[in-house]
Amino acid sequence: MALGLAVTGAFAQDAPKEHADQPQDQYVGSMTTLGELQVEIPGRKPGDPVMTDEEFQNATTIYFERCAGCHGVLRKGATGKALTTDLTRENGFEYLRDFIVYGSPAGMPNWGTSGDLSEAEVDMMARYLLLEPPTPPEWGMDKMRETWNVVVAPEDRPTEKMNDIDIDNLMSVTLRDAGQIALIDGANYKIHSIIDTGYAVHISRISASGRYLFVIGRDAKVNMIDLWMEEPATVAEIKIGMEARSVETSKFEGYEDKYAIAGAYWPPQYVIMDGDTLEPLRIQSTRGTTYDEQLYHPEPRVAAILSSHYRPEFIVNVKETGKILLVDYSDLKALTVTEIDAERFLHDGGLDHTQRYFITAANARNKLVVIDTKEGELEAITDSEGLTPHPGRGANFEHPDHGWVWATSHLGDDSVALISTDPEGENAWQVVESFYALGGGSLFVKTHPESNHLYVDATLNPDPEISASVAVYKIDEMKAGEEPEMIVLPIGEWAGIPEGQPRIVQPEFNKAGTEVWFSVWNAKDKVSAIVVVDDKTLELKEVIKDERLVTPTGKFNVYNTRADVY
Ligand code: DHE
Repeated sequence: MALGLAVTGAFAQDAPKEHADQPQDQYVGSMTTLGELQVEIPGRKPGDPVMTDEEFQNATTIYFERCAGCHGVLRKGATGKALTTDLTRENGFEYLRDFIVYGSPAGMPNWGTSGDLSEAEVDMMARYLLLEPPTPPEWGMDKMRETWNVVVAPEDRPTEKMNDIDIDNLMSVTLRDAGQIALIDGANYKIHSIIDTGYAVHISRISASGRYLFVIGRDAKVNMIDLWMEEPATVAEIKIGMEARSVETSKFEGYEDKYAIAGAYWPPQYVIMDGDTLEPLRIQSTRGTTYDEQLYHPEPRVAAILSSHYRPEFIVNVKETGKILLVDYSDLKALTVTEIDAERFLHDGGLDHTQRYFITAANARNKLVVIDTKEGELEAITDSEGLTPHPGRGANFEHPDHGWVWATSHLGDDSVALISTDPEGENAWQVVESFYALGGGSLFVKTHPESNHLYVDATLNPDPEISASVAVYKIDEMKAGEEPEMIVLPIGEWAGIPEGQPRIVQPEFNKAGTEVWFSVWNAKDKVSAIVVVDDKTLELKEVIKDERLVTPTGKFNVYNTRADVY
């Protein structure tokens, strides 16, 4: 759509050549919950551009939902540049307007020429950036306790499993835009329950006991769901902030499920809760200095959180400061936190096959960071040799020539990297193979101890056919230095959905490792599905369709998630 912008005089910048933002440019935190915040224009100053309160409110919503993920909630910068008024006023309205229209090859989407924002919205946003940003409220113990609700007290819960569900083979499926999860039977594919959770629900994690499901919404609402009840249901809930992405429970021997933890994007903090009731016990801010420039950062977001199997510690990724925190929960009154300098823009990650080493992507810097969770120290930092690594939990397998490796795919290019996970080997933590997958925009890779296949999605690839397919590689046929044969599964075609542009996201195995489930993620008002593939034959086994399956994305098999099988 040609944008008929009446641009007076020369551009404030040369209009960049044709701009099409890359998958990794779209895949950034969207503060959808903050977008609903009611705000007022902070401290108007003489010379401020004219902006009605209503415009300021609308501009704030757009900013939180589309810009804050890169530029920060307070506009201090994150993976994108700072947009504080000292800078924006120096550049001026025209410069800001053109930048929003055309974007930049450095990763700023072309909001105007792509049609994502109208001419009036572009104009409004350029004026908005000349004003001071609103600061969302903090979310301390007072607000947490207000939202904390024990629906069924521990003493009133069943003392034995009251249903005949094979919990270990149950799949918790994120129904992202419905704000629900579906509990689907791993054997007969029947939906046991649909449970309301937080807004734009994100991920599920499982208690060490395998009995409780912990689900977090992007609105930072945590639901604790009892899978033993006749009808699985929420037994406790709490809102730990305004934006969040991660939740976990304690897994170290003697502390199993004693505590739960959840980490927020806003406010930048994590909270340790009672593992039985979600009572908030200790809130820790992550505000502090960046590891490299030692500059204060006002909103370092909590990204992935994992539980150590070697120490009574939570492993907490802090995105903007580039620090990995080892939070020792053995004494909450004298909390010991080991703060490890890692790399900025930490995101997701998983354990190696021994479950000792945590391997995580600092994706905006194309790095992989390895933490020794037994010794509690940095083991290695390595280049992923691709653009924007996005491992999810990653994939561990024994390569015929390289031995044990851990795989990640990339958002920014079509490569899959295998790093050696033999700590004594000559290539320890180095990339030993890099080969092609379907194309950029991959989000998740997966394999299973019982499988001979590595699966790689291409969810955010701009080509509809590619984003509706999955690449598969036979592990036992991989050879050092050779491109492994890529088998392409037309998952979207198998789903038989005529409308929309369904994207295939996140392979997930059943407990036995004999089946792989793929989400066929379509728009909210279109039909989605889950496709089940036989891992041995790579043939279609089942298509699960149900009008309740609205925007299915992440799927979490209870046993595989609880036991950190991946
Ligand atoms: Fe996620 C994991 C953040 C968008 C599906 N996602 C994670 C983790 C983080 C994160 C920090 C690791 C959690 C952990 O291990 O504790 N995700 C973000 C974002 O900031 C981002 C880029 C944009 C946003 O606004 O949220 C984002 N994520 C998405 C999606 O759009 C996905 C594809 C679909 C959806 O449901 O939202 C999505 N994210 C997932 C899944 C996992 C995940 C399925 C868990 C992977 C696993 O195997 O553990």
